[in-house]
Amino acid sequence: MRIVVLAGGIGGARFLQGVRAWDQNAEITAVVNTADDVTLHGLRICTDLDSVMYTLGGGHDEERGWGRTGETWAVKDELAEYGAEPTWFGLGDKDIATHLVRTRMLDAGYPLSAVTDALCDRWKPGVRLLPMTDDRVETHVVLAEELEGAGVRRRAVHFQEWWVRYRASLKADRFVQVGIEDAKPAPGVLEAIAAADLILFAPSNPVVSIDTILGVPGIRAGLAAASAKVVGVSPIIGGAPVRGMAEKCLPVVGVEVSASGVGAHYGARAYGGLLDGWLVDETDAGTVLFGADVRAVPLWMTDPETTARTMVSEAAAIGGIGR
Ligand code: GDP
Ligand code: FO1
Ligand code: CA
Repeated sequence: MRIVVLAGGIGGARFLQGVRAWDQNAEITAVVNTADDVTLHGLRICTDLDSVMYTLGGGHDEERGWGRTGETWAVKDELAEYGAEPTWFGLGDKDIATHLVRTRMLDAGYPLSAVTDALCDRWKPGVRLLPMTDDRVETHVVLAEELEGAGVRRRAVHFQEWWVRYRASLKADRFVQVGIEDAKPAPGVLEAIAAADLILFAPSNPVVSIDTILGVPGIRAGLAAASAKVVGVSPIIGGAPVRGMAEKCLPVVGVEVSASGVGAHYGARAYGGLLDGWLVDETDAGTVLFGADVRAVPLWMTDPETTARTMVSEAAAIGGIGR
């Protein structure tokens, strides 16, 4: 059984735990968003890859939602003493070790996919972790700042600055995936999609996680041509994201914050979109996506076994596969 999952950070990681629990013998490939990646203090930080790697490897701080368990902050405090900017992004001591290894390997010429493999030698996530691309792609947010009586000033900031420093509170005009036009899918991505028995979209942020993966030239066409069924899972329950601030991103691209809005955004494969199936929460029962098999099941990922039982098994049923 070969399962491919398109994933962002924490929503992707928790869903992958469920996929792994559903079939321990499956060959699971996670294609992970890398457009949140950022270089700070000279270190290359891949937040979504790390969320997935730490979560599946048992080293993720569940309460905080990012970074390592048992973290300490000596380096962050020392950097602040030097006034070394940025001070708004929390780099823990243990986490920094990951970024040091990654940055050294990237500087030595290894592609991100090879670096990720090397990091996974330690974490053994039990799934194959592939960055969506080895090329540098970064989401930037174009801000529309109203000047008193003087029109609108536009400036762009890195997604992390908008998300973490400003908690997505500044009015965003649009997102720009810098570098995406020239990006190529990382080695293995298109091959995994073509060979899959089932393709799943994790309940990740549709705009800054899933759409960026879909934006890498070749991936959308690969999905359209895949013989496997494509089943998505809604990150929106009852008009709000389960965790986090996805509701800040959807309106920027003109999508309603609802399971039906996100489903329509991905579109039914039968009508030129991507999805054969769409899982929504029970509270969103009645959601319609013409041309796709829409099913309502509990979508709260409380633990991997529940995710496996309620969500993954239903997606597999739509895909016509069993364990
Ligand atoms: P990030 O990169 O760390 O922001 O994580 P993702 O993009 O992978 O996922 C973020 C999304 O996960 C948010 O929009 C949440 O709504 C969604 N999410 C988090 N927990 C759950 C859950 O238990 N169930 C569902 N359906 N969605 C969830
Ligand atoms: N999120 C925060 O809200 N504050 C932080 O200081 C922060 C640091 C951080 C460091 C490493 C890492 O892998 C993730 C980190 N995150 C932090 C989470 C991250 O910025 C975002 O939630 C995701 O990139 C959105 O997908
Ligand atoms: Ca992310």
